[in-house]
Amino acid sequence: MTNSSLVQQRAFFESFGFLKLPGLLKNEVEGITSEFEAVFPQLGLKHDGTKRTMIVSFVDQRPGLCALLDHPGILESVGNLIGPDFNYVSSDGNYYTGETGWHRDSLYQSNSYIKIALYLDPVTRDTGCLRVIPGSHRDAGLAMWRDEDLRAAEGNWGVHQRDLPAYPIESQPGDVLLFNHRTLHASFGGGTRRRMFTMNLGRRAKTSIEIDDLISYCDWHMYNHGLRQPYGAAMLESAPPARKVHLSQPLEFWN
Ligand SMILES: O=C(O)CCC(=O)C(=O)O
Repeated sequence: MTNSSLVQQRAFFESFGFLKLPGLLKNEVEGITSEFEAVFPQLGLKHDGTKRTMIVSFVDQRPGLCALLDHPGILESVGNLIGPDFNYVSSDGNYYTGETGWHRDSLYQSNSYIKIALYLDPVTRDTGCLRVIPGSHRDAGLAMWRDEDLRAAEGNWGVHQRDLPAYPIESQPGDVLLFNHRTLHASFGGGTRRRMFTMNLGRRAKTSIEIDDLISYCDWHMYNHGLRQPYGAAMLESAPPARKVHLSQPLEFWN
């Protein structure tokens, strides 16, 4: 990608809090989908459609998914947004059933966390694509909208959450979506087998605020999901030296 396109992508992300990279993984998506499907039986889980089935430390379960951290297009895009030495901090894989109400993923003071989301089926506004409120990650957006007010849309404004003004990021398999953890997001109208997975990434912690945030992220993540190790065996065992750059700092701060 040319320098000026990268500058524009970063400016878009910083202005609106999200970015769609159409077809970035179109050549790989078939293999990625097979790997996605393989994780659930590998861990003895079967999605029955009645509620969300979620696996944390998801990409860590399969070398073929771990390799996303070595993909030149992913490295270029994420590196452009939060620096080439970014940290990989967690991932989840999901069969979703139903909708996801409006929320932010985190509000760390350093504002250094972002998420990659891959939807493995075509999704539109009314069939479960990710919706965002552009600009809601900015200080003015934080002051203007509280998650709980949006979730209480019917009481507050007499409209369902799905009818609040928002941007639907419709996507095809192979598209890559990125968003700031502070960006308000939701999804409506999906069926009972909506396949998607995410990876959480953060700027390499250099300032004391970034270091405190990384430690809190690791503590919260480990406690919340009952994890004993930051990364799965496949992630560490299959890691070429370049990938270790993205694992070393969380490994250092995890306790
Ligand atoms: O697709 C969805 O249901 C929403 C995804 C989401 O909220 C997330 O990954 O943080």
